[in-house]
Amino acid sequence: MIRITINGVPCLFHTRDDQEAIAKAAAFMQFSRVLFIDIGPRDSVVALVEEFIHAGKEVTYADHHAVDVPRTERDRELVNASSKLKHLLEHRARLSTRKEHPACMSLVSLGEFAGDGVLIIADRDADGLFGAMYAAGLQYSSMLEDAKILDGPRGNKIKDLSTYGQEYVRALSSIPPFDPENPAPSENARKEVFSLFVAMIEGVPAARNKLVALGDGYDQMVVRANEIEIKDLGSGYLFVDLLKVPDRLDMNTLMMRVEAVKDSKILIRRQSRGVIAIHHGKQITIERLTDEMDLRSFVPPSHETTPENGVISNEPFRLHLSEAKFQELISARVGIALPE
Ligand SMILES: [Mn+2]
Repeated sequence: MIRITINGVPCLFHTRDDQEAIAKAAAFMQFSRVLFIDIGPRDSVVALVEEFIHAGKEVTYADHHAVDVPRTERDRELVNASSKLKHLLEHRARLSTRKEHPACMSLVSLGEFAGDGVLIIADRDADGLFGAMYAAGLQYSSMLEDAKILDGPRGNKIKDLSTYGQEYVRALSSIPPFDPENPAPSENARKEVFSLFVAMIEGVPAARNKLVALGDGYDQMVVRANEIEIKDLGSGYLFVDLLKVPDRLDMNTLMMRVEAVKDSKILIRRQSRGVIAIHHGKQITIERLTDEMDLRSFVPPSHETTPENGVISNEPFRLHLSEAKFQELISARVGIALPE
């Protein structure tokens, strides 16, 4: 969990497993109103909302993850959690779709959650940050357009962002990859980027120079991403080998190249980082490039999904496997083999 202050308003940025940490932090804070923004409803968040209501707080929930037709298990949890929120919060549940509100800041008005006695809890990405800033009364001229681009599909063009938006993306490239076993380096770096960005918009002169300096490595990361060879394995499966890439590269640039390949459906990455790699030396991460597939369907329900067993399958759009599990669950079924 990341904690910063925006325009005097305390803001907590969380990942999906941070509900307990938020409840603990909030227990020591003085506030009477709380805003949740850009957090897709799930059971654990509803429990937190109930806790706040119980403690006499006025809760507003602004989010754009609503789905029209639930397809996956996660969708069903979201629909269920959303109806609980509507019941609990009535008109203060502002639950919308990405289509209606591509960025969450348009679900609140400028400064609606400014002043004393407010706590903001937001997703820890650009949409959550910009939504929290706007709610707390802080904005810049192209903020909404930037938020839409940054929260849109990967491969959206950085060149369409405002100067501030571009500086945000460049600085973000300095954050080390999130390691669930050791989250602190990544969390601290993200906190610094968020704080500097907010301070820059608040008009603190030194903040901008510091933020720009954090983005110094970005151009080199783009060059590296452009040098990676993308192999076509057939049937819409693409492969990149990141094992021999010693330094970090800009994933957005790589994804733009991958998505430009005609009829691409799935990207397979072989890498030395990640939770599976910790246990198995290497990791195969699979990302879908179209909305139709649910990658969890590759994993039989009987399969134990743990890093030790070499399978992590939480999301429909991403699947992490050991090389052995890739052989068993993908190669054998789809008839593709990874290059040596
Ligand atoms: Mn969002």
